[in-house]
This record gives sequence, C-alpha cells and structure tokens, in this order.
Amino acid sequence: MSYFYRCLLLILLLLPAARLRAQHMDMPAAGAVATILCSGTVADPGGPSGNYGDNVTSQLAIYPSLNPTGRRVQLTFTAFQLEQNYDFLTIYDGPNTSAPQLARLTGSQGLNQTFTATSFSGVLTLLLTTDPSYSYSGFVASVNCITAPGDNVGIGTTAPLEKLHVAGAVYAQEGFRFPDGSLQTTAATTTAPDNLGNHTASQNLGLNGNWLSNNGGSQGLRIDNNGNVGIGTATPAARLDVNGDARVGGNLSLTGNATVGGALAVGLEQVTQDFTVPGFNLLAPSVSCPAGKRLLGGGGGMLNLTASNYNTFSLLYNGPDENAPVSTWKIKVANTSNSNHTVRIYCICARLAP
Ligand SMILES: [Ca+2]
Repeated sequence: MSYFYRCLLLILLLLPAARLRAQHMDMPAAGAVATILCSGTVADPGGPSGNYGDNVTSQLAIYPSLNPTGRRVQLTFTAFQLEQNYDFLTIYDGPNTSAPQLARLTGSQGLNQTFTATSFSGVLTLLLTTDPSYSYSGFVASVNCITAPGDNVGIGTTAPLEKLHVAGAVYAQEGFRFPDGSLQTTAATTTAPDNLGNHTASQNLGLNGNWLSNNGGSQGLRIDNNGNVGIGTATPAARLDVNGDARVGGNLSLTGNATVGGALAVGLEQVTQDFTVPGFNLLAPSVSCPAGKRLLGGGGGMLNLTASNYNTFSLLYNGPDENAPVSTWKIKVANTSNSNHTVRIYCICARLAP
C-alpha cells in the first residue's frame, strides 16, 4: 500500500471518531448558547466526568434542525446528580426560558427520565442554576430527535408541523369562523377599520415610541418610558405635559403650588353705584359683590366736586363694611350744604374660595 493510501485510510478511520466527539455538547460555563443536535449527548458545564461549578447560570437550547421540520428533541438522562434543593436544572419546552417549563429537577430527580419537546419548533432549552457552594457531578443526557406524533394532517406535505398543515394558500369562500363564533371575512389591513375597541387587553399595551392619534398622524398622545404622558408633545417633561390649551370641566385639585406665567382670570369684576346725599344729611351707602365673589378692594367719594362746594362735604369712612367685610364696600359721608351731593362707590370683586 502506498504512503498516500495509508494516509487516506487513516483519515477515514479517524473521521467517525471525530464525528462522535462533535456530537457531545457541554453546557456553557456561563451565559446562553444554542446548538443543533439530533444524535449525541449533552452534559453540565463540567462535562461527563467533572463537577459543575458554583454560582453557575448556564443555558443551552437544543434545536432539532435549523428550520422547523416537525422533528422534536428528546432527552434521556443517563446520569443525574445535583445538590438537592440548591442546584437546579430546568427544562423548557421551546427555544428560551420564556417557553413553558417541562420540569425543574434537583438531587437525582432526572435520572432515567425522558423529556420530549412538544412545540412547533421542537426545541428544548436547559437552564442550570447553582448556588455558591457544593457542586456535584451534574448530568449526562442522550439526545435524539423524534418525528412529531402522527396525528397531524398534511395537504401538499408529508411532514405536517401542526394539526393541519397546508403547503400552499388556503381559500375559504365564506371566511374563517373563530372559537368565539365570530366569522372573519376580511383580513385586517393597515387602512381598513377593524373592531379594535371590542378587544380586551390581557397584558400591557406598548406604543413603542408611537403616537396615539385619531388618524395615525404624529399628534395626540405620547407616553415615554418613564410613564410621562405628553399631549401635543413627544417629549413630556412632567407626569402630564400638555402642549396647548387645556380645559377642565370639573374641579382641579392641586396639592402643590401653582405657577402662572400668564394672566390668572378668576372672574374679576367692578361694581359701581351712585347715591344722592340730601342737603344737611349723613349717609352710609355701600355696594356688594355678586354672590359667589369676594371683595378685593373698593373706594368712594364725592362725585360733583367743584371749587365752591368742596368744603360742604366730608368723607368720614371709606372701607369694607364692618358687617360684611369680605363682600361689601361702605362709605360714610356728611353733606353740610343745603344742596344735594352725589357720591359714587366702587368695589372690585373676584371669584375666590373662602
Ligand atoms: Ca451547589
């Protein structure tokens, strides 16, 4: 045999062994990895003969193939020893730890047990979590892939992935009826209205940085990641930030201070009234704010003042009415002439709470 053929034979003899070694997979020392494995073994991060470590969080997703083919990963534990109640191997029926949990194993619970993926993807995910002390030999599991149970029906395919798998388009002349009895005759599109209002949310609704508006435009309501709500602004600077006018039909309660940059309108109103003071008479007229308003200030005095009559009139009092100081302005005057004088009283009122 020539040197060349001896080398080729050696390579061919070694190839199956190399393949066998490639079909064993240890879980990562830390973090999450994925592999495609349908024939072989997997073990904890310490390998088939070593112990796993302390404080380990290790995740391994085992896929039957790159794309779903109806095959499902099946694991059988041929060795299993974890620290009882402190170290755990959790098995998920899908490609990550959000998938349904098939088992959470500790101690020697997994030994000789078999677990099979049931989902469309056929993937099983293993999650090993260990505490800060006492590590054991861990586990070894044989891996193979099975064909999904034969109760699926295929049209145009011999490997149906679901109860009914049509390899092609489906034409339903009268629409599709759903478990709630509703008949859907048209697909939802981005433009046609649908009955979104009939839906009840069973989880939080994420706007993902988009506006909530009537016409789908960039206006209306926007909510940031801190829960701040903007109306007319994409960057709310407070829990509620309104970029524009606001109108409150009911009461508005503030437990903090109010800062007003513009004018504050609280129903400011001036009330004016004239009175005639007959000659040689005293008079104490008053004016009052309308109901619901309070007195801010006021004043009054002689109206028909001339150069000759100024000393025939005395203003004796000019202030809030002693009997109704929050609503009424009052003056007291004396007319010492023999002719009438006219007095005028103002009061300024506003709608203020007591
Ligand atoms: Ca431990």
